[in-house]
Amino acid sequence: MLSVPAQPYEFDFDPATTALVVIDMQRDFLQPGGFGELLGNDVSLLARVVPPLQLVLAAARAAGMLVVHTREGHRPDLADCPPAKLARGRGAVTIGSPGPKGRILVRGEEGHDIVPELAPIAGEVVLDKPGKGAFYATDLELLLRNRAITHLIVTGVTTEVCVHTTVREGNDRGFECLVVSDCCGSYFPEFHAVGLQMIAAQGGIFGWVAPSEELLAVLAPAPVTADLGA
Ligand code: C5J
Repeated sequence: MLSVPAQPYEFDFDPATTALVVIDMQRDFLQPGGFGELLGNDVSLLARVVPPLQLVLAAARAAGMLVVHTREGHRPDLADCPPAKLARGRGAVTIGSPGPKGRILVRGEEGHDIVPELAPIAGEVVLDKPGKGAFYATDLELLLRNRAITHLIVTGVTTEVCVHTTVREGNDRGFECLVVSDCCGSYFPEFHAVGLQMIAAQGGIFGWVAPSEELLAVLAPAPVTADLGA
């Protein structure tokens, strides 16, 4: 059992029964020319999540943890996109519209895929989800129960939308959720800060929050090197 200093108190977990969940680290949200930027957002606010998340991903892989990557998006015919979601924002650019990275949030398009720096490797779960939460209309809960997973370490974007929704869904299903603060990001820094506070408030009403530094210190402690002398 490992123990991470966290808010509101330490998060105890066994890597064998814990999954790292990486939410929607897709080109459409992170890269210039993607959906996020076409909506007028500063995508550099999300790009800063990549370096610490690469370290956490590497540590989770080294610890043999289950890794789940999610992607928000829809079938090419948009049959799984609720009309209300499609119409939201009343913008000229919406889900399914053509853009510099292909059709926005459509499976199989360049923008829908995960950024190369965090590309899934063989054996990892890639979960396509039509909603904000990773449990809604997916087989995520079945996959986790089949692996006897009880704890989730949650990362990705955006903090107050898909990360929050997934943590709330997971918490209601009885999963213990740790959110890694610098491995999540938002186009709105104030939403990111308050979103994290909301998770850990009231004794951890939805879960725990800790920075990657604290997680890595227990998951991938620096190897002990012996000085054997001359
Ligand atoms: C949004 C997400 N913000 N992944 N998606 O629409 O948070």
